[in-house]
Amino acid sequence: MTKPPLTLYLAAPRGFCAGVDRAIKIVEMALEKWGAPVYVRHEIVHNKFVVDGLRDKGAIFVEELTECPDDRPVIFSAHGVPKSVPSAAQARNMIYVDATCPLVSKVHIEAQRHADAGLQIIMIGHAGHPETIGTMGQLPEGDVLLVETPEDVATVNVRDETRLAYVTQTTLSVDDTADIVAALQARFPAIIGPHKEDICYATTNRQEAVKAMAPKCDAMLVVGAPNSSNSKRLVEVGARAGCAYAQLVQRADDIDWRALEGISSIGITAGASAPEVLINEVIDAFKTRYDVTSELIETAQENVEFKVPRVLRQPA
Ligand code: 0O3
Ligand code: SF4
Repeated sequence: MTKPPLTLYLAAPRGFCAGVDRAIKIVEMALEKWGAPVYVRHEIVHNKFVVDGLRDKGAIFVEELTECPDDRPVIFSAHGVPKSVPSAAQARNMIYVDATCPLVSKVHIEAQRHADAGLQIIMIGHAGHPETIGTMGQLPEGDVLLVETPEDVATVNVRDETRLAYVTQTTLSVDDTADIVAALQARFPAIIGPHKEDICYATTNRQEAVKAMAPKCDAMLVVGAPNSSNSKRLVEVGARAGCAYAQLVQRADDIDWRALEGISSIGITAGASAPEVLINEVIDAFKTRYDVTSELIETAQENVEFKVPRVLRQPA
């Protein structure tokens, strides 16, 4: 049987960012240095495949530090932690390694700096997301106000309208955030923004590539986990940029082939926590069913790399 033709657009950049790469390396190097088990507080990055792979090597994933013994190393996930977490680890004399992405840490430092200058912080982020909890947790409880939508801006209750700053989650929709920032600036003209955008280079680049790809394809798949905020944003961006069908898939098994019947083009991208093997698995699934012609939609090149903490670069 001859296979139907299909143009497969592949977005670039896609998949792992420098912060994810570093976080995974930190767990692997910790296992090499200290042996198993090494505890990891929260999924190191939001991807089941990555987490399962590290669990097989001896990592134990927990949600809270209280679930870890005092005498084994613990790693904090790439999303960042409230200040109370390293403090508690210190108080228990634990060995801990912070795998918070340096670009998330940058936002933490910024929040602290604004607070030291006497400003109240408004955080733009998603309630309950670990990065939001971590960033808000840089300051005493109740000090940072959270807004999720432009509507929230209208009701937020601030201390002093003239002494405000805002910070954001690193993985938000660039366009939605611009709307929220505009609402903040309209209500609080004196509000101070970040020195440089808090939404990171990887988030911005992946959304840009999707915007270029989405109008060309009949359907679009984003490889990523259902709890991965940046991956879910890519689905939204694709749909908004004109792709009639945009779906999140964890791996090839998740593809709804019936929904894709009749397409002549597919766009593929992946969130910052999705490994290349899963992207290739999805591409291969199309190749077995279609006569595929591939085209790269590249809107940026990335060469960012972050060093692992010094403790892991030193011999045991
Ligand atoms: O923050 P998000 O849910 O997108 O996290 P992921 O999927 O683990 O991706 C990595 C991003 C990150 C660690 C925070 O910026
Ligand atoms: Fe860091 Fe951005 Fe990756 Fe988050 S998405 S881990 S902030 S590089």
